[in-house]
Amino acid sequence: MNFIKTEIQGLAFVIQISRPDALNALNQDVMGELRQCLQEACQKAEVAGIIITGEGEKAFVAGADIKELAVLSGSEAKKLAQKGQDLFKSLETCTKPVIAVVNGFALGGGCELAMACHIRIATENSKFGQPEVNLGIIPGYGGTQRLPQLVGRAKALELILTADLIPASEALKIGLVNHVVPTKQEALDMAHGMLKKIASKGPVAIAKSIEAVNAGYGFEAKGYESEASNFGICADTNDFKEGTKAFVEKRPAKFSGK
Ligand code: CO8
Repeated sequence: MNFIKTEIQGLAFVIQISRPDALNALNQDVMGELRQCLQEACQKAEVAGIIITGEGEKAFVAGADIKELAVLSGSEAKKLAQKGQDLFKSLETCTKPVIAVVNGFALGGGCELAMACHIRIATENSKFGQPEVNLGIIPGYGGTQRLPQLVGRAKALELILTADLIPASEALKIGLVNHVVPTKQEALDMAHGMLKKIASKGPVAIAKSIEAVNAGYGFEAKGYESEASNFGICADTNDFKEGTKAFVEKRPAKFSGK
């Protein structure tokens, strides 16, 4: 693995996304490695749960890799969105608890990754947001579905349409995260403590609790399909080319609506 470090610590399988030069952005290699280590974690009998975090203090994950997205055609973008949705669905349906320890920026695909986990513990310096419209695209890894599930439709639309970033304190207030603690170490300690408590319960009851809660948010609904299709449509626009070019050139984008 080049971009992910894994370690079994006590009862937990800890996954650390390690691409600090790009603020742990999710390129296709990272997504592939994440898929591989999730399978490994789920199969290990001695593992009671999974903790996902990002390397360093600045970012959990600053989103999908914008430089990689910039060259995709609409149909390639749609396929990639579907592939990412499937990966995050496998996280959400994992029969062992998955806890995100969010340490810094959790933006775009990073916020979507955190939302696919069962529980989120954030450090005080964390910032959350779905800033895709700044690039001329929409969330593509399930954010249009999971954000309203967590914070309600109105707040989700406000966040998605304005691309505003919110601090951990606000994320806690609206229900986007479960807990906020001062440091990453404290967040990790809390995650390990929770997994220890969960591991003392009946494993079948834990797995079935996750399954029953998920059943109320059916994947059969058209939302995910619409998200991937509309992501593809946006990726075919000039606005997307301008949005990603502007990011690379570190300037605001000038959108034309085409
Ligand atoms: N992708 C690629 N590179 C990134 C990303 C990213 N998402 N975020 C940061 N980086 C890189 C920067 O380009 C920079 O690299 P370099 O040093 O080579 O210029 C390095 O990381 C450090 O970043 P900054 O210099 O920008 O650091 P700042 O502290 O000034 O700013 C921010 C931090 C505010 C987090 C800023 O980096 C930023 O705005 N990043 C982009 C956030 C964003 O827009 N995320 C959403 C991306 S789109 C997405 O996630 C879609 C998900 C669905 C995909 C569907 C499949 C196709």
